[in-house]
Amino acid sequence: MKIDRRRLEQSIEELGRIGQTPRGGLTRLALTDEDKRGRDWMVARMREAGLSVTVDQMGNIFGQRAGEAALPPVIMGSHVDSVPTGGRYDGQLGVLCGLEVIRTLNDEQIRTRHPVTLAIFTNEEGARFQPAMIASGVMAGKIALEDAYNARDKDGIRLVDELERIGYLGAEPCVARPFRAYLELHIEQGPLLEEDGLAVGVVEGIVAIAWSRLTIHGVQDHAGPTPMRIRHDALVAAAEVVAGVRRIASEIGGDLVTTVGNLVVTPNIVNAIPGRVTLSIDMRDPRDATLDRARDRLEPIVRDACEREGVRYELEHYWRVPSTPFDRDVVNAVARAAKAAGARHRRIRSGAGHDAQYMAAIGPAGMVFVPSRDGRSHCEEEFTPIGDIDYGARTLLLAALDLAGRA
Ligand code: HGY
Ligand code: MN
Ligand code: MN
Repeated sequence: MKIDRRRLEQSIEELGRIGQTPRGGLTRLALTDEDKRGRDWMVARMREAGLSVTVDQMGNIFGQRAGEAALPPVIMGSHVDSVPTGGRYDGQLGVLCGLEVIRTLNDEQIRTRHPVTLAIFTNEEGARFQPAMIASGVMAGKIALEDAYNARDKDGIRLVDELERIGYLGAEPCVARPFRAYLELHIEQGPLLEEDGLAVGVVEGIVAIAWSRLTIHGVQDHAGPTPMRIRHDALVAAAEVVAGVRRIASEIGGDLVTTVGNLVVTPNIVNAIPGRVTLSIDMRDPRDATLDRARDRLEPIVRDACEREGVRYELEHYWRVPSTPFDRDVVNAVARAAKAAGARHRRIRSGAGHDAQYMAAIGPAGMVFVPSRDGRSHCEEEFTPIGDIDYGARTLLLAALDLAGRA
């Protein structure tokens, strides 16, 4: 069975134009006007495909294709929000290949036993509101709705007010409901599939992720008349912490990755000694125990750096998702589908978080990866060849059919 490659390519092109950057990337932050336009575009396509569309309290969008009503659905999902100057494939491919599966089932007039649902989750990236995957986290019961509603962006705007503003504050409770399986097609965002010349990754699970926030309070002062001997420079301490975070990864080694991605200096001008610095720390490892060890090394590094500079700090560990193995039956269904689609494939683990990570906490979940050119992602260079996307979409189609069953 084939998907309509031209139609899928067209949809990638059309959705990719909403929030497109001059260099052909994508900036579509959660709950912005661009996100609203992207959502509206998807809802229109869902309705054209005959899906019955509902929106829940977290703005998650669900389009259901009927099956034998009493059975729990097979859900295909992902996200349409992006990081700033990101790519047009992260998240987008999951919802567009899911849409193409629905369209193909319609073309072939296939009826399934289990209903098939297309899902779009709010704020997966955690780029505007934190943490990431906040809406699937609420659905999984891991994040309180009130906490999610009160999450604020860098301008102090609340998530719930933005949901209301763009018209996606739905009435449906954002709670766990039974599902036959959750399937998410996504770009690998790493180099492994491309290095091996493979078209599809059968994802066996996702690494553990920990996010921390550090605030360092120094003494803001004039860069000229203040002698070095009396300075308390928040940025000097922060610089030592940044180097220390990298050292944790090099000393522990293995698959541990550590990143300081966000750093804000106040007052951030040439001629003032920084009085305050906030920085983010992202740590990930396939094993929770290793991630715990890595995180335990952080506070001593921060304390030493701040003592040396005579500055104060607050260190907050505010988000943690455990290492998540996917459901064996779903993984095997994806592997069978990749084989039936004629896709060269391998089993693989995800170093990136996905809504599938929280969905796996409330039901059987699995993922289909397609390659990223040069392993690049969260950048405008993000790209996946349409030939690989075709293999991925057919794998998603056959896995969804396998799990939903034919009526
Ligand atoms: O952080 C992640 O891994 C994902 O891109 N939200
Ligand atoms: Mn993603
Ligand atoms: Mn992402």
